[in-house]
Amino acid sequence: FSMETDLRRALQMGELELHYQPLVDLDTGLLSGFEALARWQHADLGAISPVDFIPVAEESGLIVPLGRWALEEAAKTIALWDERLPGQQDFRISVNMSAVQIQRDDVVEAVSSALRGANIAGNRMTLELTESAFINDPDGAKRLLDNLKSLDTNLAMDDFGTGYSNLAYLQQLPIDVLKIDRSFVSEMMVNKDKRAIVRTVLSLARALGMKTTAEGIESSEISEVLRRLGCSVGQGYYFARPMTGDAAYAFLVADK
Ligand code: G
Ligand code: G
Ligand code: MN
Ligand code: NA
Repeated sequence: FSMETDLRRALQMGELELHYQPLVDLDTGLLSGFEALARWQHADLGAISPVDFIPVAEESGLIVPLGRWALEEAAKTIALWDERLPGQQDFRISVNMSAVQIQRDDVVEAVSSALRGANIAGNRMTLELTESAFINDPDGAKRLLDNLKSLDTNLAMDDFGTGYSNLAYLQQLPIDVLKIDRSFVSEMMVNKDKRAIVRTVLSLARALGMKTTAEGIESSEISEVLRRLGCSVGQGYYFARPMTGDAAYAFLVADK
């Protein structure tokens, strides 16, 4: 079995799906949006995790069509849910963009075309990027983020704290949100070093005028501590696991 061959076919046959995990405003307890997460149900092998197929997509170049598919699918989902729900909508959907995808594709064009295709405003979408996307070419990365920002999209730095963080450089980037990696959040009650890192990221974000999302929240206790520390948004199994589009839509309706 070649994962690359099967993944190429899965993309062509529409066998990948997006699932959606709720993002919750810690102050109000209300839903603020969802993170879109790719899922692959292989006909013979069952579910294959993105932890396994995203690296294959990156090595083979399939990350370009896969990344465009995820942007288009998320944009269409926003338009579909808007149409089904009465009144003014404000939920956002976040889409992950890998460093390799950014190097290999014109992602500004990809995002703009997904927004246009679904006829939605840029501010309905958040793009999650990782620090690794910025190391090699800092000037190019700044230009890219400025261009994505000119589409009015929201920009989040994913897995923050795990990579290379040049703080002077971070301050120059038009980042809206720091996403605190779950390796710090999940152990913050039992490990004081991790708790110190969470606090530091929260105060850094405040100083730079950025919002924060904590991922991997698995208890009410952690959620409450983060809220008191001023974290804006929470994500994790305590609130909800990633779910199908239909389940996520029901979650959205129940929240309104
Ligand atoms: O959903 P799960 O925890 O299994 O995701 C594992 C990893 O796969 C996460 O790091 C997530 O960011 C990544 N991932 C999921 N969907 C996508 C996607 O559409 N594009 C990219 N680049 N990464 C994704
Ligand atoms: O790298 P990224 O932040 O995109 O990864 C998101 C991944 O984290 C998703 O695969 C999602 O399934 C997973 N995830 C989300 N909430 C939790 C949680 O509370 N606990 C754990 N262990 N994983 C989570
Ligand atoms: Mn993410
Ligand atoms: Na993350």
